[in-house]
Amino acid sequence: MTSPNPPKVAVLAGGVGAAKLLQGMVRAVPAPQVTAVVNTADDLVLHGLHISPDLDTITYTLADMVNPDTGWGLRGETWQAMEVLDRYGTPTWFRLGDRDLGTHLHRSGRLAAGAGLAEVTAEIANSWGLEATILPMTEEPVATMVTLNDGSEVDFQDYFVRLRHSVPIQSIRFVGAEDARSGPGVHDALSDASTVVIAPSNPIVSIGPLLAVADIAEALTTRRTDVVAVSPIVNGSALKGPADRMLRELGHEPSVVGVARIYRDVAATLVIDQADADLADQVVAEGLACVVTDTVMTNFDVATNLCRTILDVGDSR
Ligand code: FO1
Repeated sequence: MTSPNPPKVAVLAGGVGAAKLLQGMVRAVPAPQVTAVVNTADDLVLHGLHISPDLDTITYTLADMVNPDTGWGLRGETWQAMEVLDRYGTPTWFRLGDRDLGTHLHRSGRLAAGAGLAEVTAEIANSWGLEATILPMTEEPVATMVTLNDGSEVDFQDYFVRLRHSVPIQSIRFVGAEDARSGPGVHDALSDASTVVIAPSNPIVSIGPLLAVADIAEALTTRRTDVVAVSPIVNGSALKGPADRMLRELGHEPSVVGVARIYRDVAATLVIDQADADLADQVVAEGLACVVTDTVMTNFDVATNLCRTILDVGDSR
């Protein structure tokens, strides 16, 4: 039986890790109660098209249409447009499948015609049948820039995809974040939710940009008790991507304790995996409550149980 007033949940989200958590969240509470506030600082313009990788990864995953081999792009993809670009000598290191291109064409056309990114994101989500709300963190341009150890600065996808995040880095900055305001609906989603969740996304380059937008950080700080973060680091490693290496290179501890230090001003609770149970006291010493459970989302059941555990933190307050 569904309760008469199911809780509203807002999830601060990056790409793949957040998408998996959201698959659990829409099973733990009715999907219309769930809002994802999604990083846009790794958006790019390529071949004249506006590409929003994290918004698309979340939309496709919730629609059960994500490419299972990559975790991004669409299921059943073909690559003929890339073959044509190869013929013209246009760089194709950032792979856009033929079906996925339809999304970027639609988004770019609508933006050029004057629509806002939030409006277009809703159109795309609705057309894939999503009941959850997907919101870009901002409609203003924010770009993650990465300074490599040789002193050169590259944009995020250059570092992440072209260089395969295999080069050491010195620093990260979010150009435009200082002046950016949260996008339409974000402020209300963060204030109306009974629980705000920080997904197990990369704390530096996925959640970092969201927290660099002043009114998002402020919304979390003012209701810190209701904010529950999930550690993307398990047993000292990131489950996917370079989060552990990035944390180390940028002077953070690549552990749940390092994650606790990053989130302690905005979250009151950190959820960590059983594998890190022996570090729970150190998380508590950083000023956060610590919940230990299974966080490695190998299937929907684990993801759903993780989300129920997160929501129980709210109920027990
Ligand atoms: N990741 C890759 O490693 N290689 C790619 O060629 C690539 C293309 C791509 C196209 C569309 C899209 O939505 C995502 C894509 N990604 C690709 C993933 C993306 O670079 C990252 O997952 C995010 O930006 C980090 O969250």
